[in-house]
Amino acid sequence: MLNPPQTTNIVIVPGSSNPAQTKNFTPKEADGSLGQSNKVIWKNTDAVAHSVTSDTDYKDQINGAFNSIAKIGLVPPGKTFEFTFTKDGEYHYHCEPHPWMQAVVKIAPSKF
Ligand SMILES: [Cu+2]
Repeated sequence: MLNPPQTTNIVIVPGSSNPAQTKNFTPKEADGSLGQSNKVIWKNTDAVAHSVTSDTDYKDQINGAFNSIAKIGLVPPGKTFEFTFTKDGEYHYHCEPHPWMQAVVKIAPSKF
């Protein structure tokens, strides 16, 4: 479960620090499943740093705070942040410096 065969990939698109760029986190709703694609990778392709921060201060039972700031700080341009969810659920998150950037990861229960 900590090293699933696939990853769920989200892109922080160029211009995301501008509220007019409504795509910011793409896709807005990302679907993974436990044991299959519960490791989520955000790639920042914008020219400024962003965070990936839980709306609810969620802490995973194994991997701790779902918050890039607690793990690596802001995600610099060109870099990635990854987080592995070990429980199914809906995880709403945002960017701390740009709170209009909002999205959700949905992790389905294991199919096996
Ligand atoms: Cu941001």
